[in-house]
This record gives sequence, C-alpha cells and structure tokens, in this order.
Amino acid sequence: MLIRKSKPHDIRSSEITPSGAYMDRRRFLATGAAGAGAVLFSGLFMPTVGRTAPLSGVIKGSYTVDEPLTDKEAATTYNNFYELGTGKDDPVENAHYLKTDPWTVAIDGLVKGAGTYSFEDLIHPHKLEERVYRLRCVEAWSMVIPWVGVPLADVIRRLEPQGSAKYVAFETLVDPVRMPGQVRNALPWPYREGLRMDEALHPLTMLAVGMYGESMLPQNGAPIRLVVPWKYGFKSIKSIVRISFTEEQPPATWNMQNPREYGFYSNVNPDVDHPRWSQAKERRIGEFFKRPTLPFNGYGEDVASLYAGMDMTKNY
Ligand SMILES: Nc1nc2c(c(=O)[nH]1)N[C@H]1C(S)=C(S)[C@@H](COP(=O)(O)O)O[C@H]1N2
Ligand SMILES: [Mo]
Repeated sequence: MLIRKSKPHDIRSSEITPSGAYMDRRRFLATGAAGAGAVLFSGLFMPTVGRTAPLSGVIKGSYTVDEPLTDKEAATTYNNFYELGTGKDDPVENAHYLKTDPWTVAIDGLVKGAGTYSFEDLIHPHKLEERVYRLRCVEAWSMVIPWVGVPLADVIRRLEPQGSAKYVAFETLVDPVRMPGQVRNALPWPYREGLRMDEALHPLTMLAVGMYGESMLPQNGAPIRLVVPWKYGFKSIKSIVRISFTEEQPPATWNMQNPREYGFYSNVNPDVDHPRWSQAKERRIGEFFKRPTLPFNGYGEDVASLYAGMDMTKNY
C-alpha cells in the first residue's frame, strides 16, 4: 500500500483563508492530535477510484449498536446518490468519475472560522472513531454500517459559530464532469440538507470519512458525508463541499422537491406513513423478513428529548 509520509501538515495549508486565523495550528500540533491525524489520514490522500485505503488509529466509539453488519458488498453497490445516477447500481458504476483529491469544504455564514479548508485540515485535528449505526432509507430498507468519522459537534465547536446561528446547512459538490448524474435535472443541484443546531451538535451526529475500516468510496459519499442515524437516509448528505451556519431554516433538497412527502425533520417514524407507502416496517438489506421500524430508528432514548413538545405528525 502506498502511504505518503512527507510533511503532512503542510498539505494545502495555503487553502486556509486568513479568516481561518483563529485556527491555531501550532496548538493542534502541541496537543499531538494533528500528529496522530497525519498518520491516520495518510491513506486518505490516495485517489478513491474503485479502491479504498485502510484507516489506522481509529478508536472504537460510543453509541455502537450490537447488530450484524450489512454485507460490505451490498453497502457499496446498492446506493442512493442521484449525482451519480438515479438507479441503485448507477453510483458504483459511475464512481470512477468522482475524483476526490483534492477536496475543499467552504465554511461560511454565522461562524468565526469561516474560510475554505482542505478536507484534511477540516478533519485532521479530530480523533477518528468507528461507530456501528443503523441507517433507515425512506424507501423502507435499512442497513447496519460501521462508519468511521468524527462527531460533527467537535468540528462545529472548533469552528465557533455565533450565538445567532440556529441551523447548519450542507451542500454537495456541483460538477457534471465528476458527477455525471448532474447532466440531468433529476433534482435541483446542489443537493442540500440542513439540521437544527441542537441536532447538529448531538453526539450521535457524525461526519463520516470512511466505513468498514477504510476510506469512503465515491458511491457512499467520499470523501466526507453526514450520518444522522435517527433520520431517514436522505438527510445524510454525501460529498459535502459547503457547511453554512444560518439563522433561518435552510433549504433541504427532498423537502423542497416534495414538501408533502418529505419534511425538514424526517425523523424515522413508524407512525407517520409516507403518502405512498407505510413506514411501519423495513427490510434490512440481506434479510428476507421485514422487521418493525422503531421510532427515531431505535435512537429514541438519545434524541427524543430534542423534540419534546413538538407534534411529530406536523413536524414530520
Ligand atoms: N448528495 C447526495 N447525498 C445523498 C443522496 C443523494 O442522492 N445525493 N441520497 C441520500 C439517500 S436517499 C440515502 S438513503 C443515503 C444512502 O447512503 P448509502 O448509499 O451510503 O447507503 O444517502 C443520502 N445522501
Ligand atoms: Mo434514502
């Protein structure tokens, strides 16, 4: 395996804009976190075309569910990623178009740490964790995936949002060359999603950079995607290039596309049917019999309090 060891801290540091000066890189170095990050991230500098790089130094995270994992082959070949095509097997077929090195993420809006960060600089200072999460697609199938990533809250706290920031908005890349599905207007591009600040800061919410111990494949949202396990899968936006801090509720793609069918919250809820099908049950990929869908996808103990006093049939 090819591991680049040379001067990892210098990589694309030029891409940090002056407004990112709050980010004291020497402080990160002093804590040793960046040093560890350099080793564990060396693999992510590899192009992710049809292959992955093992991630090292990953700690076992909290919140892991103890359920059989979805077959890796299935999780990387049966995907929803409209930028790479609307069929479930389009994303893996078109994966080679999605070059992810270099990759930058713009941070803007109501936040001290506004600027453009290389993917590596955004993630480097944080410890990578592996967490096994259920993910429930709105189409009534589900998976159990060992994600590798960092709590979104860690990244948000480091970026220092202003008190007036009430929501966090996310955008996927727009580039019809690297995302050939964007030649057609299956959806309005960019794909967008958003979370209320307390949802974004919830310790379950993850920025994932890999799965099954390896860096993320394009079809799963390389190099960086959201994973919000108590919400329907479409909230877990892939291949993020912008994170914005806003006062108003940001636009979210499926909610804009069809507000009657897809709410902004989209918390997994067996009691609120999709207008065209029941949400009471789901099929775990690889299993024959359906199983009951759990409120908040089984994470109710952790997240139900975020919605205390809200009518979940109205705020679906
Ligand atoms: N940018 C973007 N992100 C996206 C999608 C998409 O079409 N574009 N599909 C969503 C949907 S509907 C689901 S169910 C999950 C699927 O993630 P997976 O393919 O890794 O299982 O990604 C979500 N993230
Ligand atoms: Mo989905």
